[in-house]
Amino acid sequence: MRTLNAALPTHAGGPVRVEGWVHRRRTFADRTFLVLRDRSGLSQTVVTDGAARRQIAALPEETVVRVEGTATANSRAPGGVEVTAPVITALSPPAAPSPLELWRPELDASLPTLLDHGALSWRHPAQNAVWQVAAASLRGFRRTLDAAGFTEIATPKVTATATESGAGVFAVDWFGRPAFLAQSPQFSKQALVGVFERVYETGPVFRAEPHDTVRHLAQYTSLDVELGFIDDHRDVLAVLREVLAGMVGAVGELTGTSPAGLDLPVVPEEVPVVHFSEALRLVGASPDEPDLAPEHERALSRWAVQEHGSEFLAVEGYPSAKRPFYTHPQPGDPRWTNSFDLLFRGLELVTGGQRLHEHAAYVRALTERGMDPEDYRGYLDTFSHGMPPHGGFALGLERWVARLTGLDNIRRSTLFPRDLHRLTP
Ligand code: AMO
Repeated sequence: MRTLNAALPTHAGGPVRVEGWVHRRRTFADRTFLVLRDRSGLSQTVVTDGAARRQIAALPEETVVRVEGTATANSRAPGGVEVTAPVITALSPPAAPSPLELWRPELDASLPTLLDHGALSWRHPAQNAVWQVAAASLRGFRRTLDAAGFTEIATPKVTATATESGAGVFAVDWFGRPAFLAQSPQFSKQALVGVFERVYETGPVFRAEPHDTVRHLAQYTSLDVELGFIDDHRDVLAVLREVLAGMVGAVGELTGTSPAGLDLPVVPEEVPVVHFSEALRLVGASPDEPDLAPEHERALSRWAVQEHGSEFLAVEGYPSAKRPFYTHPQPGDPRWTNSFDLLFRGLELVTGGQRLHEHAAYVRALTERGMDPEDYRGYLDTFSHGMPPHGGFALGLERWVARLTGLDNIRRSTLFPRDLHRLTP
């Protein structure tokens, strides 16, 4: 039976079989060390037999091997145990030498090289650790929401209409009919509030935005939440706070290699909130500015740390003109909305808010924007049959992981990024 590298100490003194990739070979006058990598980490096999040493010399890095030997205590070996007296079997020799030196503690390659060899670069322990942060975040997201009475949903990724805005949408041919790759599960998650009251989904969404920036992808992973029976967007924000705490908690539970830059934030009991109009004033922008620029977001994050000791800041009340038609206006002043963005370490991480919930309000909102309610018949049907006041949010997974691990480009927190230029690997 196979023993994982991390479990070798529990087998000290006995026979073991480890399997994995040749991570590194180190040759000395009288011995060769074979460092083997598996999903649990690294192990060391020490080879002194001449024939076995010649065999290893012919097995380049990334060869998949089986090593059968004895687990022997050695305080200088990783984990205090190494494999001795090995019989080595090559299970899958590589057809080409590795273009990346995965054995180096840090991957020393340009971003395009890393992305071109994505399938290989994620094998590097430091890269692998970045994705473990993403996986743990997903775990924390689900765990928090499962415990709070939410139902996980799975919604279509091809839609008949754009959900967020008409631009930024990929058109596809759907059996001869025009269709779009889903920009978000927005319409479906709202409809399913009418069924389950509280729902969440994690999945890919697609944006044909021609933004060649360090924070935009053409496909990203959206962590979506929607819930009914709210008073307003502040109730949504309270759920978001719990979700963030759950995600940070789950990342904190990770054992094994941590990404070098991992820096877990403290999630405050209450996330500080400023109104959009106040946010503009704080950053010295014109009161007519319709949106926050990236430098405004960075300045506001700095302000939140100074003023509130919080790395999270919610900006509420975004102008109606900048929010999608489904957004609930701010009661008493429809210039503004009951919506928010959550900024984290200088970046917009989450968008959320309260939605319209009455059919007539949707027809009015669409008509006012010059959109034809008839085009949204399938969506609007939901609101003809009793929908509670509701709202929700979406968090971009890749942005979250990049911010947690100090990566400057979200392509580095994405397994196989899709952007303006990249469709492979
Ligand atoms: P929005 O369009 O603001 O809102 O997206 C929500 C969050 O998704 C992330 N994000 C992106 N990440 C990588 N590349 C992109 N091109 C990209 N675009 C957005 C950001 C952003 O905050 N339906 C609403 C959410 C809601 O109200 O429930 C929506 O999709 O982190």
